[in-house]
Amino acid sequence: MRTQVGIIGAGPAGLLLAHLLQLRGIESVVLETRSRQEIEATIRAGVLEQGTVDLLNETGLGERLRREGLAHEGVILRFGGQNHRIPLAELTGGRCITVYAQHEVIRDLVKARFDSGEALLFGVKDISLLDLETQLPKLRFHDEGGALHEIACDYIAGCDGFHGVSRPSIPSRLRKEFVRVSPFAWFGILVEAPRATEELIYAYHEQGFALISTRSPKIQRLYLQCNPGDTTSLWPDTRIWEALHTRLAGDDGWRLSEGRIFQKSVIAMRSLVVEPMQHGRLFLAGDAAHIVPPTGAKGLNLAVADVRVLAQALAAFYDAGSTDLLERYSETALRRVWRAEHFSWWMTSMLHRFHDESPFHHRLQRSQLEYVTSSRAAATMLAENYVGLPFDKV
Ligand code: RFL
Ligand code: PHB
Repeated sequence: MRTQVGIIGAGPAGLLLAHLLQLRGIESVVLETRSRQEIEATIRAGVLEQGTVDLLNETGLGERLRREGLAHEGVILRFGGQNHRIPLAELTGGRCITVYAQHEVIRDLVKARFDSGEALLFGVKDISLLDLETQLPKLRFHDEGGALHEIACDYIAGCDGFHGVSRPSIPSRLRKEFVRVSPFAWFGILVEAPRATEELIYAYHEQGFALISTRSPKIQRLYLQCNPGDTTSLWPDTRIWEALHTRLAGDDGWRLSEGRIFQKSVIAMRSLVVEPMQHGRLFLAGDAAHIVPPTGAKGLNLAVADVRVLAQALAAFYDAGSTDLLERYSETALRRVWRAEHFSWWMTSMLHRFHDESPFHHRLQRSQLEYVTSSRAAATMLAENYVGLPFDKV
């Protein structure tokens, strides 16, 4: 078998890359270990940056997003028992965030792929990457039925997430990994309840962080800071509601309404960047190359930004034979990656309680929260990072 670009992984990075290439007349094959049902049902991100929404709209993927996505013009930081609103749109010239679940983006992308008639293989096993330093790298794998295949490619895109095989395929002596593991995790729940707030609430409290997000008028997405070793059995519903009410308590009369919890999970909080994001003819994109803690809502958006750059670079190669953009891919993508790493780390540090810190540190956090919600300059810094810097800025 032969293709132009072999893509490993059908997450947002792999599927969107395939779509952007197809629009430019570049052929690709997407290989995914899981089933279509699994990838379309996995609950993950919810917040899309303005640039992500624009790109999905411009490339014909925005029909359901425009109908079902919820545009938010502000975000709330809650501390000291009160809400403090950051007017995102007002501070950024009209840019906002849109709440639209990652698995809905995946459903739209899978549909577009099947409509295009191009290859997307589910249930593949034992993928290995071969001859990456040659002009004709290869992907070897077993298909769903167990038959062995080999695809020769011009280029390979490693879009297989944090646990994939692409990143470790770069020899360890040629890759540098920057890692930071947080001493806490998030406990995430999905709840059947009416929306508790018009805009997302990020809450700082001495017992830990809490976040109120949404999925639809009837389904809400809530998170609370927990210990990294916690399991769902340690968090019966009563404990969850008690913790949320405590962390969100205030003197403004607002109270979170409860509902039926139908999904619980523990989410690790870590940061990772691999440099470079390229080796020979292998290019990494999305979580395969970098992880951010979810506090800044950046992971999916970074995956989108990476493949936008990669698709442009591949188009320059196929249109004009130029490898300039491909050679600069890692450097270009890493500028935005490190901006998002910093923002995610900064939001995480400002909003969570660390076990080993002193009252001095807590006063610093409060001071930072007060500054960011009272100074237009500081609020603008948060706002422009949160809605996402324009692609041509970083
Ligand atoms: P994905 O989504 O992990 O997709 C990788 C795909 O590759 C497959 N795969 C393989 N396929 C073939 N061969 C192999 N050897 C393979 N190994 C793995 C996997 O099955 C999978 O289908 O990576 P991608 O495409 O880079 O996308 C990244 C995003 O999924 C991720 O960054 C976000 O979900 C992060 N994230 C958020 N990002 C945002 O931008 N906004 C948010 O609001 C947001 N909230 C979140 C989040 C992540 C969370 N969790 C669960 C980590 C909230 C949470 C709770
Ligand atoms: C979500 O809705 O899942 C969500 C929202 C904001 C975040 C992270 C996750 O920072």
